[in-house]
Amino acid sequence: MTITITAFERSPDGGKGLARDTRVRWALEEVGQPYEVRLVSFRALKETAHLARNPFGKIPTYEDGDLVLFESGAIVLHIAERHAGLLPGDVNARARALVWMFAAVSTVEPPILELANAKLLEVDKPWSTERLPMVQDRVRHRLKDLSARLGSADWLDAGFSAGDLMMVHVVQRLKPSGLLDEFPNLAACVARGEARPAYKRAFEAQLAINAPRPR
Ligand code: GTB
Repeated sequence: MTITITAFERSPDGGKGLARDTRVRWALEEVGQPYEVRLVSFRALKETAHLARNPFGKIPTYEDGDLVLFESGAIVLHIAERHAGLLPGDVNARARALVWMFAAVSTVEPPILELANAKLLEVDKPWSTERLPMVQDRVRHRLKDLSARLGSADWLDAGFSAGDLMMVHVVQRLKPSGLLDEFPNLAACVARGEARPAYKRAFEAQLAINAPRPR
């Protein structure tokens, strides 16, 4: 059975790989699983066929036979559980990798999304310039703790795992903000993730769809 994921027909990031299908593509590339992509327009996201895949009308989704999944973290976890390469065999090391997956989506990603929203959706509000530094500081605070834990290690817990994959993709979104550069060890960790052949294949695959085309 062929795995099918969904992705934006045209990502608003113009091919920077920041939409969440990239983390799923990356996981599939890491474990060597071929996949197909169903491209979805913003309008189609809210139509019945897609809502059956994801009740919140978002990408990415994952289909394999009868199994239909949404939530990028759950999808990456499923891939990591089904195929070798993204979770350690040792039970405790595996549990720690899951900790980092959850930390990525539930502790580190929320303030980063808040910052993205502040910059995209709130710039025209009269309170925007006053609020933005507070939102930036909340992100900085998370990065400071993450940076302290990473220290001089290459990855968050021993070898590269699904936890690193999720964290790198979450934190990567900060690159244009300059905040990541305040934490050189985190920036280096993101660069290590981006240097992985599996990431490069995933990135190129989404770029092939999303790169700006001449009109
Ligand atoms: N918690 C869910 C998950 O992890 O799967 C969140 C899924 C989600 O927010 N998906 C977004 C979506 O489908 C795309 S990734 N949005 C359409 C909608 O809500 O109508 C978020 C995203 C979008 C754009 C950029 N960008 O342009 O840089 C980056 C990330």
